[in-house]
Amino acid sequence: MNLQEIVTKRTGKAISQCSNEELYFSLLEMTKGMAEEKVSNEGKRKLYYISAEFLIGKLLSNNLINLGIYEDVKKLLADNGKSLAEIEEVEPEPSLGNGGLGRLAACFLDSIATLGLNGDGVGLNYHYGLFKQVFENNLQHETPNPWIEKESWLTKTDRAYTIQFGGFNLQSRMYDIDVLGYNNRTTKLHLFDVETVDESLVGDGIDFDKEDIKKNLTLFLYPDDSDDKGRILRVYQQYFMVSNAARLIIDETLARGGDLHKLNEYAVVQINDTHPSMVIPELIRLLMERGILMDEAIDIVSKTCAYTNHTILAEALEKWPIHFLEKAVPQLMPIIYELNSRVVKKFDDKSVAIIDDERRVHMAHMDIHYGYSINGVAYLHTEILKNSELNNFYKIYPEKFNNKTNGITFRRWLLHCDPELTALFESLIGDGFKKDATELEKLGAFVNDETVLQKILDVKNAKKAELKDYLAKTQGIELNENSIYDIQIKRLHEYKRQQMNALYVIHKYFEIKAGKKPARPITVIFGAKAAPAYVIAKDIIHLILCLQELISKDPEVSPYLKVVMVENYNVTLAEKLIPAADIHEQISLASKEASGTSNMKFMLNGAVAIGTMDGANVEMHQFVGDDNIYIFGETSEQVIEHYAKADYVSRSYYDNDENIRRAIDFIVSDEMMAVGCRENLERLYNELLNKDWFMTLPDFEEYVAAKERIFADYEDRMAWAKKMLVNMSQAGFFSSDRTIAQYNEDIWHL
Ligand code: 4GP
Repeated sequence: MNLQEIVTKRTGKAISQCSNEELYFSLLEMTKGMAEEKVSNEGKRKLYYISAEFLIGKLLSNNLINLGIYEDVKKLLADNGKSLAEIEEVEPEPSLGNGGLGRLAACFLDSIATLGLNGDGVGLNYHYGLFKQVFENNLQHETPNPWIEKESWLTKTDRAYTIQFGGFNLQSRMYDIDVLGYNNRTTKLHLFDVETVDESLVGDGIDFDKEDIKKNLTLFLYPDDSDDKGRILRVYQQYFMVSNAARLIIDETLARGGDLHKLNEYAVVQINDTHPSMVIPELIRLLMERGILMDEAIDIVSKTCAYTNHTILAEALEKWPIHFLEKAVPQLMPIIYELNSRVVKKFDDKSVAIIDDERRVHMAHMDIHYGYSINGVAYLHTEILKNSELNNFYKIYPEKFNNKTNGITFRRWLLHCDPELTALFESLIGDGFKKDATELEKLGAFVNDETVLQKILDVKNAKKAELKDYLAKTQGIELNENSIYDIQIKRLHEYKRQQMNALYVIHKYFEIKAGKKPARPITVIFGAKAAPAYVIAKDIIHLILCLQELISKDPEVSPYLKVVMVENYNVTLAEKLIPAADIHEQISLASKEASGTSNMKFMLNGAVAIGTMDGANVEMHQFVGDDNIYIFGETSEQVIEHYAKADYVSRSYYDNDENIRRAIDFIVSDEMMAVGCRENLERLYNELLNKDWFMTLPDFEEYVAAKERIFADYEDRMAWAKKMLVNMSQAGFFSSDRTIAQYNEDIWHL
């Protein structure tokens, strides 16, 4: 049925008479129908990408783009006096992810479908997502983020399993979201849910009874793990995810006539970080239930599972106390003990054991011993895994380690979020880049063409004006579109060093007060959620919000400097912010950001980075060269050495550097206390002064200098446009189509 037919069936009205809401649901129905007609991918071997997060973003426009009907639909609506952009606003964004790892999984599904590979995603259907961020009194508060409406992209399937936990069973149900490839086939995102989940369990904010597993299991992604009840709930969630996945894998293999003794010829499991690691013992258990002996089951599963590491931060390398697992999933323990005892017998090295002396199970260690591939997500990250973080494992299994530098889907992060730039590219180099991103290199031919460079600047200005309108309308934020937009958007974490950016803002505030006015006003924009239990991260948000208020009320400074923290940063906001950015901040402490993916999105949209030699910045730097990226700060080797020697003392920087002292002292100044909370500001002040675990201060002066350089260079508009063009023309490597092709070539062999 075409759109008019669906609209008539649903409402009895003409398109021109419908509300945006009626049109949204009609488009949803039409698109879902078209997706179902598309052929799913087939092949003997099938990939199961298991992930706790799939940060998919809104789907309508992307689906229309990938179906190749976006322009037609837009025109049909416009002819009837309707705006597709306004209709898009009706769609709720599924909040099924936290950050990079989840967004990466979403980009990967898009590329898997586009490349026509046989693979699906498997995860959980969290009703309230991560959480919705609300600012009150310059503080972050968390509320539920409901996104599932009566009619949605989810399709209920017939697939249901009984999942066994210690002492009780839960009935699962699988829901599917079709993921459309660009002019190609579809892939499925399978989201498992519990039939008995009860949304009314959630009371104040995001509080709920953490022990009522039947009712709470799929309410939230990453429930608060500051106490044991929350931590064990995560174990229940993880097991529920992987037990469903394992059953699905076995059932689909058998349905295709496969032989479980050769499961690895029919299935490959990509374990996305350690959350799905229990799939290893669960698959072994299910194979044994079906009559396969343990030795063989272990062997089969070890040839089926591959693991991706996304971070070297210890907090993210999960270690579950045995008593949690004994309680939640006792059926797995005999297998985990066996897996551990084989390792202990073979290797005389406690550091590679699965179970440690404190009786905790190291999930990553299980993945490494019993998976056939371990990959990092950028060149530097993989080197650090091999040479330091996981060196003891690398020595045992050098052949298992490999790098897969992350990528992003250009459909969402160029075609959808910046159609004007896309059109400009098309007019210059044809539309080949839409299928083969490396064709963007052809833009290099225009690097000295002032007409083209001016057009690039014009598109950027238009996107900046659009962002201004959008934020005014949706968040009541006023931007000066003639200012420099300097943007940092990512999860809030000390290693990402939003606090360093905030200290720079304070520095600039003092400079302006002292009469050193910038050539052009600067707008520093932040977007970030802090994990509900991460106290210092929430204090950093508080600092930023206080600066926002204080500076906006200061008539001396506000004409030159503005701080903005957007509320509830999500994919939808990223799609508006990235095309509008002049400068993007990639300022993590070197060695700590595994890759970063916003860096790639900004680059593609013609923003210029200020950043450390960390994650994929290193590769970006290689592509664009010194002139087109602003690198500063200590190297990963230096940082790793500081940690090894434990020789970093933040107070000595405070004592010896006036600028640092002035900026840090300002956090607890009377001016700040007037707009903020003493407790939060003092805690953050003390943290920076006495601990500063992620070494903000050693890089500060170099950071300031790099910022001054970048702002000065911005004033030569043609030279700046050249930098933009070089960045865009070199972005092709960072397409997730390339990443996925490499996964397939080296790991999956689909
Ligand atoms: C993130 C990393 O922090 C980021 O550098 C990387 O680009 C992304 O994964 C995708 O690989 N990690 C997480 C996490 O999101 O939860 O560990």
